[in-house]
Amino acid sequence: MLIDSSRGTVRFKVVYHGIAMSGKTTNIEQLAKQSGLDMLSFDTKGERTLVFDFITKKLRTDGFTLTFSIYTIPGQDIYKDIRRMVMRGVDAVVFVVDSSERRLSENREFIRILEEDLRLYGKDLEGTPVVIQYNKRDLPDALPLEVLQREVHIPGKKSIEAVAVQGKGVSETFDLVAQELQEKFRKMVG
Ligand SMILES: Nc1nc2c(ncn2[C@@H]2O[C@H](COP(=O)(O)OP(=O)(O)OP(=O)(O)O)[C@@H](O)[C@H]2O)c(=O)[nH]1
Ligand SMILES: [Mg+2]
Repeated sequence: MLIDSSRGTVRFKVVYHGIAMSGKTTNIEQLAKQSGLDMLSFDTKGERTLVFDFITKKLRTDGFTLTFSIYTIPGQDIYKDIRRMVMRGVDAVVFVVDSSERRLSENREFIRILEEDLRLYGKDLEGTPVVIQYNKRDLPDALPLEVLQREVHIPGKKSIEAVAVQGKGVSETFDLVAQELQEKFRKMVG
């Protein structure tokens, strides 16, 4: 979080994390489309993110201009160095879960990876705003919501459903994480 009180600006970094092909890039593509923003994608191969995707979104409140820099990590393990680089300076995370039954154990293991990535920068899950997005609710083998809420769960964190490819739940997810960051910011400035 970069606060410049003289200019009245705050910059937050939001990272979309989660297993490969869970829909992180799709989320920010849809967010960009819905808000009329341009997305920058650095080095993609087919649809797989090799480096990262990036957009910025601005909001004005309480006399402050809030800028959200929004990134996605590459979910594939071979790009873990890049993933860690993208996590530098993260203020909040959207953890994108693939609802498919086949990917349950990967989703669960990735919570540990998220924890490790935060720990690299002296952070932890408890102190970081995280929203869990159960994506791909349209899949025929999507697990029931109650099962996911129990099995892919981070204590104290909000969760929300989405069908990112149809744009459903995308802005709602971002709004939740933006709200949490604003609350954190208000507490900091008193
Ligand atoms: N059925 C379905 N497919 C989806 C949904 N969201 C994304 N997809 C598809 O899942 C595939 C992977 O989506 P991406 O957004 O590229 O996934 P990613 O998480 O960025 O993947 P990496 O960059 O490899 O980590 C694409 O074919 C998307 O169209 C969804 O809600 N439902
Ligand atoms: Mg991607």
